[in-house]
Amino acid sequence: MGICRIVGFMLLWSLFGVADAKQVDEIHFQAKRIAPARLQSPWALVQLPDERWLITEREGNLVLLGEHPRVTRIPLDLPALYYAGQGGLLDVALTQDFPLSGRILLTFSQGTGDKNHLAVATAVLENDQVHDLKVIFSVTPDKDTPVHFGGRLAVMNDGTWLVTTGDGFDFREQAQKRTSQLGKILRIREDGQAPKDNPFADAPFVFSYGHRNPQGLVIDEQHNKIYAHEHGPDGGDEINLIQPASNYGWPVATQGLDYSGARISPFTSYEGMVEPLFNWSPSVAPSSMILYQGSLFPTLDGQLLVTTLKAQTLIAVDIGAKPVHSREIFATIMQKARLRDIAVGNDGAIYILTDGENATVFRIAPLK
Ligand SMILES: [Ca+2]
Repeated sequence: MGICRIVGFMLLWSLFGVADAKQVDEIHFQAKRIAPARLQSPWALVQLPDERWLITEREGNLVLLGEHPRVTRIPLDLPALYYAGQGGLLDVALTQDFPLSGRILLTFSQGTGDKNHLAVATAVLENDQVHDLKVIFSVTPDKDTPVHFGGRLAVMNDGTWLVTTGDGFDFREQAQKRTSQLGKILRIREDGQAPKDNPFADAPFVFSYGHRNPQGLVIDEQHNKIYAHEHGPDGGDEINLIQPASNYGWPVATQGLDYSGARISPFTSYEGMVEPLFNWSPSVAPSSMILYQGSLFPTLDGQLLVTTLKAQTLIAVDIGAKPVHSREIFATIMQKARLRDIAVGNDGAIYILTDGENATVFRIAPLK
C-alpha cells in the first residue's frame, strides 16, 4: 500500500506537471472493502441509525450489512416483482420518522415482459424483519421493455417524495407528453397520493418532464436546490438543476446521438426547454449522486460526486465553477469497477457500492 501510494503520487505529479493541488491532496486517501464480495446485483445503499447499511439486491432482497462479515439477507415479498434487464428491486430510502416508525420506501419494477412499470412501496423494518409491505404508487402507462425505469427516490423538506421515472427506451416521445408518467420526475405524498401544490392540474403527480432515464437525485436543503442526472443515449448524459414545471428537453433537445450514430433530433437546445448544467459526451453512464458537504475531504466540499457504470470511476463535478467542470477522483486507490451507488456515512467517510455479481462496498477515508 505504502509503495503504491508513493508510486501513485509520483505518477500524478508527472502527469500533471505543475500539479493541481486538489489532485495531489486526494492521493492521501485510502479505500477499504467493508463487505464480502457477495452482494448480488445491488442497486442502492443507505445507512441506518444503528450504523449498519441497508442494501437492495435487484432480485428482491434487502441486505443488512453490519461489522464485517455480518450479513443478513431478507427476501422481500414484492407483489409481481419483474426482475429482468435493468429492473428488479431498485432504491431504498428511510422516511423522516424512521427512528420511530421503522418505515422505508422502496422502488421496484412490477409486472411482466409485455406489461411492466415502476412501483413505489412502503414497508416497516423492525428487528431485522420487514412487514406491512404495500405498494403505494404505480407509474402509468405500462411498457413492454425491461429497461429505463428511473427509480431513484429523494425526500423533500416537507416530507413529500420525488421519484424519477425513465422513458422505457422505446417510448421516448412520452417524456414530452405531460399526461404520461414516463420520462418524468414525479412528486408524491408518503401515502401515494398527489400533493395539492404540484405544478400541473392535468398531470397531478408530475414535477418536471422531458427526462430520459434519471437515476441521480439530490436535494440541497441548505440552498433549496434539486439536482438530477440522467443517462443520455450515445453521449448526452446530463446534470440538471430541477425546477417544478420545467421541461428538460428529451428527446427534442439533446447533445447525444442514437446508438446507430444517427441524430435523434436536429436540436441540441430548444426554446422553452432547460439546458443541462453539465453534459457528458461521450457518455459516462451516471448511476447515482451525492452532494458532498463534509469536513473529511475539504477539496470536495460543495461538489456533486457521481458514480458511473460505463466510465467505471467516481467523478466530482464542481457546480460552483464557471464553467462547471468534472474530473475523476480516487482513481488511483480504487480499482476500476462499475459503480452503482454512493453515500456519506455517519462517520463522514464516503461509501461506494459496486455493481453486478459479487459486488461490494468500499469505504473511502483520509489516510491516517
Ligand atoms: Ca436535457
